[in-house]
Amino acid sequence: MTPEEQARQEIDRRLEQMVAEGTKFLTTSYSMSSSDVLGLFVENRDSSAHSFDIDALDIHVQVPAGATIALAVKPAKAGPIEFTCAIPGHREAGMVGTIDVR
Ligand SMILES: [Cu+2]
Repeated sequence: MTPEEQARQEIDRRLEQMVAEGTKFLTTSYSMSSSDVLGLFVENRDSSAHSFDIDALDIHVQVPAGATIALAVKPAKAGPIEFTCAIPGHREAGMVGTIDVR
């Protein structure tokens, strides 16, 4: 990668906030380009633990009650990616969503 390409990748980097509250992800739809790196801050406003999981990218992060965690999503190819909370029953409660990768 040339320095110019590197700089461009930095510029393309995007940051988003995701909030878990009431056993739901408040935003369940994100979009990004396959050449982007999406920085995601996942804030858990509940008094119980959640997790943030993208099986397709092997991302599995625990999000303790009241905590905010940061992670990077690097899809590498286009297509929808599903994210969810892996704690039993939470997906059914609304902790599931999609990142649309263009
Ligand atoms: Cu959960």
